[in-house]
Amino acid sequence: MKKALPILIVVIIIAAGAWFYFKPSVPPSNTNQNTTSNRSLSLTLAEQNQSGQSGTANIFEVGDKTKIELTLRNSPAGPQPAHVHTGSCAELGGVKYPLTSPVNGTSDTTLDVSYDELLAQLPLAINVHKSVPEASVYVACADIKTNDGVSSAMPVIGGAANDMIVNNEPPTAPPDQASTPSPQAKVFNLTGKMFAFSQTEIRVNKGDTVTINFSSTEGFHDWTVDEFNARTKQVNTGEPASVTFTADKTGTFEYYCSVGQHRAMGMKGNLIVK
Ligand SMILES: [Cu+2]
Repeated sequence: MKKALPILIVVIIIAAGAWFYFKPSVPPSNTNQNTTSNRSLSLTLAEQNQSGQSGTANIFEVGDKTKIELTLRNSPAGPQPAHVHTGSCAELGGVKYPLTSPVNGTSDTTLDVSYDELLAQLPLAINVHKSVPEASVYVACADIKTNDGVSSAMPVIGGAANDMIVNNEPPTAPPDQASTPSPQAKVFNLTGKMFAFSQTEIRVNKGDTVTINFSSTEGFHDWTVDEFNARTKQVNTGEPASVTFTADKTGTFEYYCSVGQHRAMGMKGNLIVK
């Protein structure tokens, strides 16, 4: 026993020394992990064309790839085609990256592109289509924005949007609760065929800036509303056209196709401004 005690003390001293020696290395390794931790963005998928569908698009850096998770409320079983497009929700360009089609409102896609490479291509937007047979009808869209102010422009449609954008913009005032909503930019994506528009009613508020993205799925058409002196050019099947105007008066105004007798044959709808 006389020898055991000093040995025990030496063991304790060595153990304590070892603990102090290694302890300082722990915090720096944590710091390193933080500085290299994966980045992410959370975007609001704003409802389009009165679809009732809105939700979030989360973008994650995963090594040298990028993962995009879509979550939509009020979704059909699907599948609903979804893509990353060039441009913004207000002015969509072509498909840049196809995404996994949401089923029951959710989908995960891992893109073979790095987070930095993706963001270097802004402006980009994520959009979701109604269904495979009705892919021309858009139900939700999000502009991809980063927190350093790079954005694909145009305000997000829908009042609650700002609350859901994480880490993107300086805090903004809560949505206006007054009965008169402040003017917004509203975007509607319509198609035309023989002899109907994909949507027969468009509702906006007075003062809104309204953009109609129109394309023909069959035949030669345009989208016209006389009272706002707004009309797209006349386009053939597959061709897009767009018009933006300010809805500066209230009422119900008929929009129609000005080609031939299309209006008389039922190619019309109502623009309701409240
Ligand atoms: Cu027409």
